[in-house]
Amino acid sequence: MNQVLEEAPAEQSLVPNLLKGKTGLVLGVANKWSIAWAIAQSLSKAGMRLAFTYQGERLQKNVSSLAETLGPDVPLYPCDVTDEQQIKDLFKSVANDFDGLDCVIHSMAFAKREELAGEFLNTSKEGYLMAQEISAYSLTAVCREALPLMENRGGGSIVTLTYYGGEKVVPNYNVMGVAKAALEMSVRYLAEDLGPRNIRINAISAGPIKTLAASGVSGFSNITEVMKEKAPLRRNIEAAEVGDTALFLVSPLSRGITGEVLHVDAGYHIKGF
Ligand code: 1JT
Repeated sequence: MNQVLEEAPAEQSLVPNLLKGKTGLVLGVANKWSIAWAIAQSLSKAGMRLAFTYQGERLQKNVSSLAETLGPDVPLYPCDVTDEQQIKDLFKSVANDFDGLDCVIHSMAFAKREELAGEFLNTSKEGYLMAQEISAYSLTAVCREALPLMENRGGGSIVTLTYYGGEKVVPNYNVMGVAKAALEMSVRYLAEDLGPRNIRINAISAGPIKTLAASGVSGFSNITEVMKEKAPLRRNIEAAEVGDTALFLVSPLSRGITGEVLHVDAGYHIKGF
């Protein structure tokens, strides 16, 4: 018996060719638990060619060993989104490696740990501005630079990540909630500007997922317990479910959808009790 036939079949996508010939750039992979990485896997399985950014030398190794698992020629670029020049240089490099870009995944946020506990009232100006800069403004800056590459392809799709704490008060989410509110409204204004160029932009509002960023947050486990009790599906969500929703949003299956915030939260946000 052929050895190969006895091996477990490689994990198959339900839609192996949906994104064949398409290209995408993923910002926000830090490690294998990152939501951005789950999205990358869904897109890659559907046939998309991907490139990644990494934030700082510390993460280069991490991101490169993950990217390697997708194939031999996966470009990696450094990008600190607080530096406009780095964003410009990023898209110059992408233009060199890919002829045009069909999709950008923006899966980045930052707040100081001390701002994600206690009262929002105590938010520092510096912490507030830093959360806004990295978690909200960066989306607009990235869209502006991605624009020519997407116009090259006659259109595109951009997806960003948000959380319920940007629409309702969730204890401890604090300054990130305010940044996510700005991010969600940015999606709507950007959708209006990008629509005539056939570029769509949407946000996924993901239920709480135990990423490394989330693991150190005080009261995070409590939030996931509440999800199990209250969400209509009576469970938490998995990163792969966010990945497959991003796949839908960058594919032509969602061609009529832009400016939307799509909840992947086991239904939690519909509850009023
Ligand atoms: C950041 C962190 C952005 C954690 C995040 C986030 N968006 C969602 N989460 C998970 C989370 C965090 C809190 C929470 C509920 C969910 C950490 C690093 C910075 C960016 O509070 C109820 C605080």
